[in-house]
Amino acid sequence: MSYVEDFAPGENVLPARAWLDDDTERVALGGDWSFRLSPSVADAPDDLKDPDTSGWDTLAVPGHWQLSGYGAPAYTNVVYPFPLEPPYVPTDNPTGDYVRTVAVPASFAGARVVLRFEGVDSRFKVYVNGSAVGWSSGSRLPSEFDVTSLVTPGSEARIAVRVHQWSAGSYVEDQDMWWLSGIFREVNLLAQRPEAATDVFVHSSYADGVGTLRVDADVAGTVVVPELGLETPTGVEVTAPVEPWSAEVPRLYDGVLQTAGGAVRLRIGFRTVAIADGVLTVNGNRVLFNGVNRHEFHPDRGRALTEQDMLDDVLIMKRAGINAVRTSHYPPHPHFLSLCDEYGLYVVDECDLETHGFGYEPEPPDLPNPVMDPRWRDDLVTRMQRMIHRDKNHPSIVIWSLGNECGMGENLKAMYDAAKELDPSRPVHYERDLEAEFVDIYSRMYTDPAGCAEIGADASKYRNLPFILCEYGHAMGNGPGGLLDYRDVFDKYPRCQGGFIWEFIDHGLRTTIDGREVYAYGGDFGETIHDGNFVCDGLLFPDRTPSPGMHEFIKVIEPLRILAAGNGAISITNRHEVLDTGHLTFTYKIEAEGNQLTTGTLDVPTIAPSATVEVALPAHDASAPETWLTVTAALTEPTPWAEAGHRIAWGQLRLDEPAAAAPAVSGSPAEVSAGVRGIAVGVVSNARVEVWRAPIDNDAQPGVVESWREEGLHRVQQRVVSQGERDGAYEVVTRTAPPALQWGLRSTWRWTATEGGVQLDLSVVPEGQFPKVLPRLGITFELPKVERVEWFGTGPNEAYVDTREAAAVGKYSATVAELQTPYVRPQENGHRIDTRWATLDGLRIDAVGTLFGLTVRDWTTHDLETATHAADLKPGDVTHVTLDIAQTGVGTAACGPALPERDQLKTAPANLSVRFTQQ
Ligand code: IPT
Repeated sequence: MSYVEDFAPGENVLPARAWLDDDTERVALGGDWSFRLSPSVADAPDDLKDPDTSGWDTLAVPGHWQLSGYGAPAYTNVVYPFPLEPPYVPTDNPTGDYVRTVAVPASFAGARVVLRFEGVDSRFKVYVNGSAVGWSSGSRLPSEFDVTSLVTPGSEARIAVRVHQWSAGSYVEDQDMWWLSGIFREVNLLAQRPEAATDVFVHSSYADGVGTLRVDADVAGTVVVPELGLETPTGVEVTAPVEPWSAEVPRLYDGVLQTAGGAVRLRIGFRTVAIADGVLTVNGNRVLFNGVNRHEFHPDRGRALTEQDMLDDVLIMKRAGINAVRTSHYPPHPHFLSLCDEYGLYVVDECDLETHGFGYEPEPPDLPNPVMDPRWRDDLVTRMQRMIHRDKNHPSIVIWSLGNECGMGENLKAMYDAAKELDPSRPVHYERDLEAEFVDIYSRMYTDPAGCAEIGADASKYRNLPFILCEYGHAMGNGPGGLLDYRDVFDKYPRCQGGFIWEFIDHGLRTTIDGREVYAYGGDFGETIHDGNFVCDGLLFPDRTPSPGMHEFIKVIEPLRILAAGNGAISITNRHEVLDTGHLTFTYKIEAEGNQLTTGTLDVPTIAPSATVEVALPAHDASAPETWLTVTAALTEPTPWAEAGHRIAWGQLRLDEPAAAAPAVSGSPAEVSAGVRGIAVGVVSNARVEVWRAPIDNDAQPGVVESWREEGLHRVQQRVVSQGERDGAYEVVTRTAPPALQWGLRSTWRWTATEGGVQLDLSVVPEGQFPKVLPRLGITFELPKVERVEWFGTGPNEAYVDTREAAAVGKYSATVAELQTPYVRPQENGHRIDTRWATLDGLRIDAVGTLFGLTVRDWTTHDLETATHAADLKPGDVTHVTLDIAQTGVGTAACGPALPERDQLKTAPANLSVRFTQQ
């Protein structure tokens, strides 16, 4: 059998070892390599021992060949894009040959010369100077080959690497992401001196102010930590008073291991991960994981990230208050882990393993999931060992994870045992161990808040292990909604220790379709089998700008709770793990209808972690309507990840007593009909009752949109039943109903004159067998093209009934273009719930009594619904305004629990009163 379809992890690969920052002399092999892509293994000439590369192209390493014009990216989530008959892969197996020469320095003489690959997708074979060296797999794991006997220091060596898109390894790398191939991480040629350490394991724990350190190394030496005055031989345990490492205070001590062969630089973080009484602690403190699942992704580079990309991710996370990352679903580039050590993020380091497309049960008669099949055991166990060896020295890693979505099988238990043998200091996670047979942490994905609470409340379940949601809050498209419900559970049950949002970033690949730049998703590259835009489900858009879901998450997880105390005071709770509030400055502003009355600094005593203080309200005058106090806690000094003034938390309290709605001013009946009718028609043309929204991804499942369509909600028609002067108003009665069905909404639109305008009092009454839930209920109308919108209500970003935590009451201004959220696949967006008033260029709209949800766009709902990419949307000649009485929430049902009843808009009689004034 060819190595391409071999169950083994590789051949002639050196044992795994720690990733080290050391003095090893090296030649970096990045940059252009000669490159040739063959459509299949059989088509790839058997010439790599002595290739003539004169006719070849060049390709940059690191990179993916599909993103450089060879072949095309393909996206599948669960399913494999090839037939399931392991270990076989299609004969059409794109095979890329990379060739380059390297000048082996004369100084390499006497050293073991090692060729190291940090990541090659998916399987590769190496040739050096005409000899086959070996092969390896495990795309996101390093592989090293001893090439000493094949190279001559002081001369050039020729390296050829044959990389296969598909291999037996593809069966265990079925992660939900683009299939992208090639040498996508660095390659180095190393000179290892026999007297230099090549593998080092730093054991550094913390208890009660004391750090314990022991450094094991394959070559003995001396460990020096100058700041601690420590100097100790390898293998010997020493203690010293230290400050602990945590995500909040990532205290690192620089150390060095000195051997005869040179130095290994160590960044030592003292910290102890423990589990007691169902709670996971770091240095004795309960950890609440406010985490994200992070794939490595860049819209142009795929998984071949630059160090700047990695830093960008870490800074975005730190600024957001995110404190944890699950490296879904493979070990990230090692530099990312160094950044997590330095900036402070707890890491769940996950092995490069997923077999989702097998389903969870073996399919009879003979298709066992690889995790059940002994033929795969060596590969899977080796994957786990390779990850742990590479990453064991990162204090940021607090949990090892076996992989994702493989069902259950003995190989997983073998991986668990291997992990414990190598590193008993860290707990091991695996979500599909649903009965907690061997894992150290109980984990689920997408469980609803009630289900989490059940686990939290019952210590007899799952061996009373700490419980985390390794995935929740599916951030696809508009959403995630309902995050507050999870926070309540995490607050209430110590065992419920938070979770990881699925996921950090949309994997939209930047490309051009029909001359327009778009972010591509599944199907855009002509794949025959794909999962559409399921690959765009992040808190960040592909270009790393935050989506509204990110702002919402930031608010929900913020480390301080600033609330009304109920007795005329402000309550501030510090939810940090170890930080008090000494590093924060509290300021406030008081606004009436968005106009600033006062601002100042709020005198807040230093609040210890978990403590609450109450602070008196600053002196204020609350006589004006809509008087709001906003308190902000911001960094006093810059940190490595944010500037001074960076907002850490905020809260808003309403100071005035909300007044009853002022009655509408009516003119005399005689004046009404002529004047009002004219004004009404003049300002708002084509006014209709609106019940439809361009379905969001979360509407698509399970069956929600289908039932809405069956009810005809997407194609209602309007009939004017009657119109004329009545009881001092111009009254129009309409019936809004779908074709072919009998149910409808009977609406009475009463227009009365007001000073300088008209007031609309609308009442809507459902008739017949109407649908129980509506996407939205409101009115929509057209205006001559609007440029700018100013509004007093919630903002600055879109806010729905279940995504309004990040929205502050205030006065905002935006162009119509800025009001749109550019979801990669267009869908309902831009709603501002609880608007009090808005001006759309010269037209002012005031809520009378109940508030309305405001949406303003330059295209119709139909345009929004039929567009496949944001770039498809082109402004038309008029502006479309929707004033919602209410709208169904957004939830997370694309991959999560159904929208709670509470957030569904139940069909019932409803009213809307708004005043239109031309300014
Ligand atoms: C879950 C996967 O673990 C994750 O990789 C991703 O695919 C996510 O779904 C959907 O975006 S698995 C799902 C069956 C719950």
